[in-house]
Amino acid sequence: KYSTASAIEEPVSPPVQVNYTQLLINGQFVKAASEKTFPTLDPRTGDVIAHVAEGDAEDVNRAVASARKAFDEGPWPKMAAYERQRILLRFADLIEKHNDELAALETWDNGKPFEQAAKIEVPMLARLMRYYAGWADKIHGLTVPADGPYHVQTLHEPIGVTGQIIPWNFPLLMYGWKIGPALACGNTIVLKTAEQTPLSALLASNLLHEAGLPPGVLNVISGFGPTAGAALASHMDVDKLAFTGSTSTGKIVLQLAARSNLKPVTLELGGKSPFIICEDADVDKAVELAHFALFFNQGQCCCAGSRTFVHERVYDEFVEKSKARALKRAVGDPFKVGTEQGPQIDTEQFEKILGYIRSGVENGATLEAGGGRLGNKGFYIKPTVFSNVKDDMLIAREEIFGPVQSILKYKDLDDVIHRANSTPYGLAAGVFTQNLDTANTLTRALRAGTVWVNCFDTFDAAIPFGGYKMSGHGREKGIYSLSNYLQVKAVVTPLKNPAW
Ligand code: TXE
Repeated sequence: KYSTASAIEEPVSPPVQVNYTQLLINGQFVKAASEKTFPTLDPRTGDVIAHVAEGDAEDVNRAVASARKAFDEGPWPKMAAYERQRILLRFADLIEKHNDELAALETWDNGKPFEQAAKIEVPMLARLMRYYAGWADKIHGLTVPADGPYHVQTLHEPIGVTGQIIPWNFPLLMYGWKIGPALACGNTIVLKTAEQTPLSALLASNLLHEAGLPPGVLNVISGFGPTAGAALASHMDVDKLAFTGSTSTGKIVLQLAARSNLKPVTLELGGKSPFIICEDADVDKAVELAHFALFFNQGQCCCAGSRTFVHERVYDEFVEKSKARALKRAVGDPFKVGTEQGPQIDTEQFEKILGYIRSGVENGATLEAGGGRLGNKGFYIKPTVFSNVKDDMLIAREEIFGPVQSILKYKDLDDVIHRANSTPYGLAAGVFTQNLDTANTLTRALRAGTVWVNCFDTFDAAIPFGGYKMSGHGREKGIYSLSNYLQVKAVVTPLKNPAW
């Protein structure tokens, strides 16, 4: 049986203090110009953790001016790449030193299990910073063999002031995915955190300054989307925008960028990723992986395997075992050892997920497990499994972003390829098979930015990530992320003596 309400009745006291609640502009923590604050809430209870400075357009202006000055007057973009590298490496060391403090703050503000934050996410942030530190002194242009008596070379230059808007599901990792390549390439930044999770980025950014980052290179604005976020996306002096969030907000920021100064925009948006279990699958292993692919991080992953396609030959056994696995999932206070699933982020997401569960039942899917809230405090939802899900049901078409697994039956490869691709999204896909030909066919046929074969959610700083179709534009992480933050300048010089 999944954890009972008693697992969440007495919240554990978080082993961390909140020390930073103000905006970070020009290397200083400051109040919002309006002096307004907003509460950030504990998803375990809905109680206020802290009141945080609420940045809006005026603060974005101040932050952009500081980033502009730091870019134009330096030293950051002109500093020896080796020096930028050293600062990022020192930052990685400080992240490791403060691992548990960062993880506890992340858990408190977001609700994710502390064990996950402390063992996966914060170490991955350090890894990301080391990865990008490694790039800092390896970014350079080419010599081009053009026609005619010319010496032609390309310079790879930073773009300038970059605006970055991040969501709440992986606050520290999204922060790292964004600032890593921007800093390695020599840009300056104004980053807006999600209003649900402003705390961990402020602590991390303080460490980055302790590591030697010059003032103004990274400015962090806490605040809301339609005010602070929109001001950043439409700012005339922001040279590039990177956004992670919902597809609907992605459309808004792209329009704001187009209507202002045509700044280039990278987008990492929603998904409805298929996870395909083939007829030759080891069912026990497939059940465990499909469970992880969907339920990891309370189901709040843009790449969640949210359409589990199972071959008809193994379908019944798969459904039975998936139900048993979901009923065993340990839901509880995220600070308790052994907790697999904490609360959802906030009341809005909680209600949205419960609405999708109701729609699944109304549309005739079979509710195998879960189906409602857990306890009567905070935003906990029982791990939920639906079988007999049909392609046209809302739960098979829209991003639920919660602990709700939808299992669909398929007959053959052509059938599942067609159905898996019949979505406006294209972020990720999973394939579970022992047959190499099947794996090769599916990996080529699936229209998605990542295809995991016999694994899922395998992330590394070096592996690119991004979407096809309405899941986004561009790639983050890996070598591909660098081009988002670089301008290429062609330099052409006549040769005085072309014979040589
Ligand atoms: O997203 P928003 P929300 C999906 C998921 C979720 C849904 C809604 O399905 O249920 O989106 O979540 C900022 N101009 N994902 O409402 O609004 C906002 O302040 C500029 C998928 O939280 O997209 C926050 O910093 N910025 C996803 C960021 O955009 C604006 C992760 C994301 O918020 C803005 C999160 C505006 N007008 C949710 N409005 C993923 N791809 O991982 C909002 N923002």
